[in-house]
Amino acid sequence: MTDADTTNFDQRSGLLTALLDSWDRNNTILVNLLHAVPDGALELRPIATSPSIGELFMHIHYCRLIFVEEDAPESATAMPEGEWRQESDRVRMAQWLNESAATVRTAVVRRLQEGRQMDRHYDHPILLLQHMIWHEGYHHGQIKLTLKLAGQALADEAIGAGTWDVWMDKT
Ligand code: NI
Repeated sequence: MTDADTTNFDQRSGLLTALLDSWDRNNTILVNLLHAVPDGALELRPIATSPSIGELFMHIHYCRLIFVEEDAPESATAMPEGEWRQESDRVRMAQWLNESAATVRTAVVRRLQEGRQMDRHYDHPILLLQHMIWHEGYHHGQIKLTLKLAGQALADEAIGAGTWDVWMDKT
């Protein structure tokens, strides 16, 4: 395909729209999980040497922003102080996650619009989105397992509507 064909294909298929939608859904799921964590459980760790649940959420936020800073600095926003912070204010944490999700989205869209590659990582700007989705799913499972180990497992019927169903249900 030529570049023009690719652009037409995107417009016909909605491929880019679907990819960005998947990123938005991923963030919705993460924020839903954050709000589902029981009171007091943000400090839980699976073992003593592992990060707490709260630290994992802040690590996810940090990773989004550091990769934008390294790969698309024109879209970078201020970095948080420290990668593994223990936070307890879920409303603020959710706001930060929404902001960093928007930062990643903007960085990818701008590079695509400008036809530019990322600076340091990734063979294509879309791979930043895919990497972050993979990374956050990886930590999502750790967070749920940490709750289970502490006897505070989230019931599938309760958490499913805000997580799996966000991926799968047709609107
Ligand atoms: Ni990680």
